[in-house]
Amino acid sequence: MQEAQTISVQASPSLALIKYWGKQETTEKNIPATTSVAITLDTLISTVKIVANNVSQQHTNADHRSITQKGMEVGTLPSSSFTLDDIPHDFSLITPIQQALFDLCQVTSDQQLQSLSVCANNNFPTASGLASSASGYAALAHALAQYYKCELTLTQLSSIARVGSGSACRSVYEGFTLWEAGSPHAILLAPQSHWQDFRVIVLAPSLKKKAISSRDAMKHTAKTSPYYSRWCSYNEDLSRDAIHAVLDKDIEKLGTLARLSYSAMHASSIAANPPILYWKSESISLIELSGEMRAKGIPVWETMDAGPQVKLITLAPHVDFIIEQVSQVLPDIWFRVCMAGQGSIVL
Ligand code: 2P0
Repeated sequence: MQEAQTISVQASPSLALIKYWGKQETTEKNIPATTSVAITLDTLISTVKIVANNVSQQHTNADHRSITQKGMEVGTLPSSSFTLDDIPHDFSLITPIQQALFDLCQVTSDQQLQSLSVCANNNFPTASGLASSASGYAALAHALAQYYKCELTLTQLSSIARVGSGSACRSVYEGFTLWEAGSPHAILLAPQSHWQDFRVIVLAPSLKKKAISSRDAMKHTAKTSPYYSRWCSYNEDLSRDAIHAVLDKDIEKLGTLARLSYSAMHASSIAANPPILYWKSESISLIELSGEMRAKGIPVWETMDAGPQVKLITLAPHVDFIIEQVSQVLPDIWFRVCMAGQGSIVL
């Protein structure tokens, strides 16, 4: 009997310094209304393993997933399994990526019909505001492309990953990335080696799953916040300056822009009706601590995403002092120190 084919890919979260928060209204999935500038982190890792079972499974009507080519139904995908951190999930989370690959490259019908087992695992808390969807979908898109033998450029891979989750289009790249408003893919802004002493301290006061997903929250903000359109135009201005700050390795400028971007993003969500507030009391303590350290001359700026977690941006020589200060306020907090990491890679 032929051995089952196995493919494993890893990817890391993309932390936005300038945020993606809102989508353009188009028929394509996850086209951003705002430009984001981000860093792909090291240390935090999602791994996706695909096992092709070498059997073409019969499908029932209940698990029927049609495949289209040029808008015409040409077949159906067989039933497959998907686990995330060992918990079974609906395979329909995967099929849009498969379909996007079938749209782009020739995949044999034998491969299309094969039943897959997809296992995704994170070495950090899932769905708690640490960008596990970015790393997870980047790894998944890359693993499926590898399995279907689609030879993609990084730009094409970025575009495929974006179908699963917007921010995943940045996670396929190493180092610093740029994803322009309206673009179907991100681009590399600067490689991992560009800024060797840049550090991000990820602090997680709560490891619980967030109550409202980023996807729902940004949609709700766009629909009901009076500040949404201003947020979009303001963030564009920040992103233009942030590109130069990354290229010039100007921590003062980049830290300031990152702080302005996250606070405006959260302000637009807090003004939605009903409001969306991801912050916990510990988040506010960390924001205050960050400001106090800055007032003492330490180059540190905080940023936050769709969750209570706070990420501190700084330079390597200041990491120990900052962690010492944080531990005095929140002694038991979960934290990781990260620098610029690799893009998605086949293991
Ligand atoms: C970002 N976030 O730029 C922003 C900042 C959260 C706050 O991208 O709907 O999971 O899958 O495109 O990518 C999180 O949103 O949303 C996110 P979808 P995604 O990192």
